[in-house]
Amino acid sequence: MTGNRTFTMIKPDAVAAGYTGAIIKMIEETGFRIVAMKETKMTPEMAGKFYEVHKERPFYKDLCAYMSSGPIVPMILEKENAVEEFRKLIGATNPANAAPGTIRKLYAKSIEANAIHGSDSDENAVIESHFFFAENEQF
Ligand code: FUP
Repeated sequence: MTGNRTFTMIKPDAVAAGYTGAIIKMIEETGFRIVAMKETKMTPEMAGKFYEVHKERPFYKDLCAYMSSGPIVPMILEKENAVEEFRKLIGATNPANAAPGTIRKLYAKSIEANAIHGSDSDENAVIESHFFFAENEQF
């Protein structure tokens, strides 16, 4: 059985470009309920922890600098089969390869500044949600 929640964050490039409202509209129109949302900013240390799985990759340092460069909008979202459905809505990591109509195709600048994050598993959705929202909050 698949879970009904996922975690996302609108990344600094998209927030700075003023795409937050348009992206939230797409998320809601696709049938996701916003369970939790805020605007915040990561320190380079927080970004390093969030992307720790990539720490041996050549892009890790630049990614952490970029992800802490400006405000982000993290959210917990709810929909049946949320993780998979949301990955479809955001499109491929590299916007050049993202399908037409996806958030990354419409709003991402590059593979690094790719507008939005989406959890890749139910397990990571829970871990990533707790990174930004208190575990004991009732949503
Ligand atoms: P995704 O699950 O689509 O967010 O992609 P990954 O987990 O593979 O990568 C996480 C983030 O690392 C991407 F959103 C952007 C960044 N990245 C790069 O900057 N360069 C790369 O070559 C690959 C990923």
